[in-house]
Amino acid sequence: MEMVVKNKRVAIIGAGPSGIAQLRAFESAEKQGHEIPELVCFEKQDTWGGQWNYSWRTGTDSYGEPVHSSMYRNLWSNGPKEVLEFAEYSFDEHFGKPISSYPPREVLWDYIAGRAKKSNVEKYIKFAHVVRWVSFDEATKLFTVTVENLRTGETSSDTYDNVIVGAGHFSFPNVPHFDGVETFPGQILHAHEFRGAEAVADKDILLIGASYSAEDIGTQAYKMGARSVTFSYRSKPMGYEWPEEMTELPLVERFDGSEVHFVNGEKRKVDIVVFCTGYLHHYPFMPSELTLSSPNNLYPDTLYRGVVSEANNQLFWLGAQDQWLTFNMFDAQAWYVRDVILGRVALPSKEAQRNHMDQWLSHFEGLKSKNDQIDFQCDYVEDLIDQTDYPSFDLKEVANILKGWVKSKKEDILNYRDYTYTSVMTGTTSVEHHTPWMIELDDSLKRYLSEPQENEARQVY
Ligand code: FAD
Ligand code: NA7
Repeated sequence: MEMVVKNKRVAIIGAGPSGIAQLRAFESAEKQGHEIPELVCFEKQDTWGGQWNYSWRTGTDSYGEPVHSSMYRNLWSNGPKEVLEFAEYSFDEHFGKPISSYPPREVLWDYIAGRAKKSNVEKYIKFAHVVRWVSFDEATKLFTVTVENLRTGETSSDTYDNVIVGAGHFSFPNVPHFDGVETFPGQILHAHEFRGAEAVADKDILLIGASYSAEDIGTQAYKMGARSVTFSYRSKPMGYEWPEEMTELPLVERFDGSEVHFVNGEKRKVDIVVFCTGYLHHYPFMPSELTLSSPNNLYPDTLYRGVVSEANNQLFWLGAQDQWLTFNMFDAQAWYVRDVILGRVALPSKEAQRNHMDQWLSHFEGLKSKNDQIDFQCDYVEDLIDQTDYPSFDLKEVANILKGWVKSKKEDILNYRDYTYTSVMTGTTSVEHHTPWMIELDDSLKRYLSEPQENEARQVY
């Protein structure tokens, strides 16, 4: 039995892929004739797209707010687009022709925006509105959300039955300290502030970290002509077959001016250091009793089914997991959250929620390989989709594509983006991009969708 929801009010924080998924989920129910609550989505940036909304700025934005996006020029998808495709809005529908499996950032931003424009969700979004604080009143069972309109400086507060956090968790850098780092005379930055590798040409660069950011920024640096790329790992090396200019060393022990000492006794002089040491789950608008506190992993504790806050079942998180899957996982989560709010899905007792989380956590803790992690996240998404009317799709095949991606990086870390995959949504096989990724220096949508004359790409570059 559905609840009476028309007098309910729901606040959504962020209009990135997660926030848009939530708006789209409600809109889809409305189109089927269901009553939906009043929705307001607060987005602190001037437009939607979250991380995919590139900013040349670093530090603070034009409003004095922390810059959200950590993306850089020349960023191309680091996984095949076939694993993130929306089940209800395909790449074929958006682009009208097959494209390659690893599009650049602007192309994926365009795809996200295309789905948002096709629906009618923009009317719910208040751009340039930053959420400053959320509190909950036990007596009224309502949240108060305090928001600042960044264009006018005006602050206002309103009450809501539900709050859905889609604020992302790759914006607040984790920056460890190393002895002597303050004596380093060159540039030191975190991956969050990295905007492009052109300046690294003919320089020696050190990347601390051994995950996606280190791998991709290191590869960008090589592509743009860095003299050498050194990676420093804490737990284990990435282990790819790097060209001779690229080396993996264990953890930095200390800095001595521009000389970096590693724990195995090696030392190297470098010009630039990029901390690729990950991000913090940091929600400055949340009081401690409501916030989410977790390392970046596949099953953050205290979220029932990965979305419902254990602390308060009227509060939800989207996209809080580390991500093998992205856009379609956020959709699956948003459809589930919608159905909880609409009363179409009943939440079990707190105790049953805890038991359910403990089962998933123990499964998660037993994962041994990347392939295990892939299966875990695909199972998680399948489980969510089974409970809503989000169009189901072949998640076993998506898992196979992801495993193929992992394998392709082992085979050829510098050129894996030239591989192609087949969509489980449409059956369309991607085309090879007109220019191999390693020599394509123009990441614009225009260039990407153009059809250069034969050999043009190689003549240009
Ligand atoms: P976000 O995209 O982070 O969006 C959150 C939104 O919330 C932002 O618009 C932000 O402005 C807003 N917001 C935050 N705080 C507030 C506040 N207080 N008030 C109002 N608004 C607020 N995924 C892939 O699938 N493929 C890739 O190749 C890929 N590459 C990536 C590369 C980098 C460098 C990073 C950092 C991430 C990458 N990702 C990639 C993962 C990416 O995070 C997801 O694709 C996706 O953007 C997450 O969507 P989201 O809506 O959950 O969060
Ligand atoms: P990740 O995937 O969270 O990885 C963080 C990396 O930083 C990981 O290799 C960590 O090592 C390393 N790390 C963390 N703390 C330290 C310290 N103190 N010293 C050395 N190394 C450390 O973040 P990414 O930025 O790579 O990726 C995040 C998202 O951005 C991702 O979704 C991409 O698509 C883009 P560990 O292996 O834990 O020892």
